Order: sequence, then structure tokens, then C-alpha cells
Amino acid sequence: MIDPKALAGRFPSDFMFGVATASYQIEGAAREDGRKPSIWDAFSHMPGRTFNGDSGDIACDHYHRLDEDLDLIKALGVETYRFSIAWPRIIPDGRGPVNEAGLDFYDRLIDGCKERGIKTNATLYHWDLPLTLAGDGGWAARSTAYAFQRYAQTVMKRLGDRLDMVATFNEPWCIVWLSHLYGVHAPGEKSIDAALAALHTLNLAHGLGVEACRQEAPEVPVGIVCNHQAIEPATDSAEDMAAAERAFQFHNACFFDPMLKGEYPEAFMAAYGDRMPEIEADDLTTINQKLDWWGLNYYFPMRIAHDGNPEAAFPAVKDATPVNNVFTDIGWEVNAPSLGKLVRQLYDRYDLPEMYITENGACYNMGPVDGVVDDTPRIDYLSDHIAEVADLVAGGIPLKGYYAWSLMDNFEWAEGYRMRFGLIHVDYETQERTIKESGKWYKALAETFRTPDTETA
Ligand code: IFM
Repeated sequence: MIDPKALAGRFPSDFMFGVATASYQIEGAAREDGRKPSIWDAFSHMPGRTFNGDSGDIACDHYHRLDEDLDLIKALGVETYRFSIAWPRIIPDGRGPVNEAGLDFYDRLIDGCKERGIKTNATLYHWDLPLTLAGDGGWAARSTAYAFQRYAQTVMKRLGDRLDMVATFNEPWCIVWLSHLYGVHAPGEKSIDAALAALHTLNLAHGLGVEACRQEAPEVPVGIVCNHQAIEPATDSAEDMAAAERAFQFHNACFFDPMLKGEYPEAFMAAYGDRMPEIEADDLTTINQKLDWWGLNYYFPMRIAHDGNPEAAFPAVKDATPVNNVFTDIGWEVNAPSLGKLVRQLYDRYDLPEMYITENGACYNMGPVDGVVDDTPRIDYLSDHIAEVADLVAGGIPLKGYYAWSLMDNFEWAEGYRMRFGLIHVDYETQERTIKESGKWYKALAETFRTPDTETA
């Protein structure tokens, strides 16, 4: 554990510390005020898809406890809050009528942050696609990109005057590969063709979304949040190094090459070009928008080795053994240096604007004992990763802020409620919130950076 004040001393005074959440993971109120189901409502209600059949029906009941939760964000001493907006609250069928009650909720959320002197960073899409759109093919259907464009316009027209930052998407990798190829997340597809179609729709939607944000609220910095993989080859043999390059193309470059260079990666296209959906004449120009910022969500590295099986599909890699023998309760390797390596690799390869660590944190499942949640391993994890961030800043990376995942324990997707990432413990029976020891540690660090005007707001 590092002393939080000493760690704070390693950052410039304008660095921002924040906390992050996502709509479906905390809001609950799944059928209220005009919200209609998303693909996650459907998926979590299908037998066998989530641990224990858990769903976001109630989650942290944040929808009904908004003020209490905003007070907690303030109590954590942070300067900025990253949250997502639920498309099925705003345009419940994905296209068609706008639901004013849904916009009202985010109005209250944003105004509540402003009243408390907390900056707002909204993500337009954190996985809750309106279920009606799945009937047309969901992300595998090109039409979803245009539905997203209208949704982005609708949100920014109403809320853009009070947002400090906006992102189009959270974690394209999860939306495309985890949800359409590996089948772990909604809609649970296991098809390379569906995944390739989703890849191009998502990239197109991102470009259209950036345009929509700029059209409706030109002063709000717009970006995207990615969980690019920190790919660590098993050895430095030529075979494993080549495998790592292929894995980079498959997991990372298929998003960042079109977004930042206006092209899909060469080896990726050599492998999958003939199975990609039609790429229309202006698509790559639309996708290739200059960004104001980008966010990286980092938790653990991906260790890979060359797969010599001639039948292996691109990128022809297999899992390799973690070299670090420290894991969080969800089984993810703890490895802070991989975060630094990944960020430097991305700045070497791409012409990137300023960045934020938009998510980082650890899953540890301990609960309160006599009112105290002693989660020292989470403090150790945060210490090491934030120290790595300080090194990046000192090394000249334009890294402007860090968001801890998460404000509070919440619905951890396919893992249901058993996996806890919060700085605040949630008792799902009573909805009681208890600030963990990690929350107190983070407060001691973060409050150093609250500017005088936010203090008095
Ligand atoms: O809970 C998720 C979040 O929704 C997206 N990033 C990773 C977190 C932990 O798995």
C-alpha cells in the first residue's frame, strides 16, 4: 500500500480523479418511466446466461437513490463522475418516439453533479441496446449505426449544454468479440460472421456518433473508451512475437486503425476481408474522426503464444500462463507494468489525443465486519496501478485523469452480483452502502485535486 498523499504528490495539480459506473449495472427500475427492455434484460432472464440468474432489474436501485449516491460521490472527494446513459430509457424501441421521462432522469443526474461541483463524463453506450433493435439484427445490422446516430443527437441536444465530456462507446472489444464471437455477453452470439458485421456497424456508429455530438454540442470534448488488450507474448521467440502482432491487429487495431487511420489492418483484412460486411464508399472517412480524447479501461494483461495448428483461425494464438502469481477474486492477473507498456505502445503506433484511464480497479468480495470493509488487496492494486499512471504522466504521456471502477459494487454482467469491484460496498438485501477502506484511501488521494471552485460549489 502506498501512502495516498505521497502518491497524490506525484501528479500535476490539474490531474482529475473520478469514479465510474454504467447504467444497467446500477440503475434498476428496469420497467419504470417508459424504459423498455434492452438486450441485457432479455439475456439475463434467459436460464444459464448469468451467475445465479441475476439481472439488472433492481441492481443498486440507483434510479431511486440518485441523491444519496451523488452525495456519496462527493463524499469520496473526487472531481469527476463517469456514467452511462441508457438508450432504452431515451428511445425505448431504439428508433421511434423519444421518452422525455428518460431524459429527465439524466437531467437530474447532471444537475445533481453540478450542484455538488462534480464534473460529468457521459458514455452514450455501455451495452444496453434496446431489445427491439435486436429484432433487426442488433449490432450485426448496419441500420443500428443510424439508429445510434439519432440517439446520440437526441441525447446531446438535451444534455450537451451541461456535459463536460462525452464518449460514444464503452469497450468496443466487449461489444464485438465478447458478445458476438465468444458468446459471454448479450446477445450471446458465437459467430465470426456476426462479430465481423458487428465490428463494422460499431465502427460506423462511432463515426456517426462523433459527428452527431459535434453537431449538437460542439463545445463538449468527444472521445471513445476502449479496453484495448495489453498483449504479452509468452516468450520473445520470433513465433510468439509474430503471434503478439497478429493478436494486436485482431483485438486492438481492428478498432483503432479505422478510427484513427481510416483503414482496417492489413493482416486482419487478409484473413477476414472476404467475410466482412459491405464497406460502403464513405464509411472509412466517416469512421476516421479526429477525437478530442480517448479513454483506456485496463484490468489485466492478455498472455498469448503462437498456435501452430494449421487449422487455427486468425490470429492463431493460444492462451499462455500468467507469470505473475497474484490474482483478484475474479481470477484476473494483477500486473500494473502491463498498463504502462500498453499505453506507450499505443502512443508509438497512433497519433493520439490526450487520454484518461476511464476504468481501473479490482474485484475483491469481502464484506463488512462490524461495519468495516477491510479490502487491503484493493488498496494495493489501486496503489500500484495509480503509481504506474504517475510514471506515464512523468514520461510525457498526455494522461489527464483516472477513474476508479467502480463507485460501488454492482451487477457484474455474466458474473451477476457475486463479483464486487466497488469502493463502496452494497448490501443488495437492504441497499445499504458502506464506504470500504479502499474508498477512504481513494478519498485521501482524490480530494487533494479538487479545485477551490468545485470545493465551494
Ligand atoms: O464491470 C465492467 C464494466 O462494465 C466494463 N469494464 C470492466 C468492468 C469489470 O469487469
